[in-house]
Amino acid sequence: MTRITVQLGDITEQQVDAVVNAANSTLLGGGGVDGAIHRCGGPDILAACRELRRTQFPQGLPTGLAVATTAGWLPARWVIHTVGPVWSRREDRSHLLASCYRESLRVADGLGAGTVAFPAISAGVFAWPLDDAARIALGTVSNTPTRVREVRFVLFTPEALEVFAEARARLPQR
Ligand code: AR6
Repeated sequence: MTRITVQLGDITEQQVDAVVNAANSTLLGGGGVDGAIHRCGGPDILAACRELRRTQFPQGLPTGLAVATTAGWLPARWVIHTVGPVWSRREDRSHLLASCYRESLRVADGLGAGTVAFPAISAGVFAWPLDDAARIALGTVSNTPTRVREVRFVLFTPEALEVFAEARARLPQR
């Protein structure tokens, strides 16, 4: 049974096997979590991302998929990069956001990661409403079979923490 926790913090400081990056399809960096991970993790992460672009993903990493690299100088062993959907008022892209969590856990299982930290994917630059982002995040992780022992949601603001803690509390008793 996977333990699911929520806490306030900076994902770059987490002592876990893998941290998940809310990347974009270029895999070449950006703002938010992505910027922080590349800044704190150093150039090896970007070098690994460039190599992935050259080999596996010349067109970029599609939305909803995930791929792992070294975590460079971070305390974690791996960064799992996933690309969340941009929020749309006209189109329901929830399945793509759910896919980010499922695919990241699948990659974590492939690595043998026992502990994984997630940010609130798509809830920043990509503008997904926080309560819906939390509902999808918690709902998907709790319904995905995985060998990961602990999934830790690391929220950057007290507001995000509160919303994720409420969504966590709404999960069936586990
Ligand atoms: N630790 C944990 N959470 C953080 C941190 C941090 N260090 N920094 C920000 N957050 P975002 P997205 C929160 O924008 O919406 C980038 O440019 C933030 O408060 O990082 O998926 C990429 O390159 C928010 O709640 O990711 C893409 O182009 C959450 O992390 C695009 O942004 C996600 O915000 C991806 O946008």
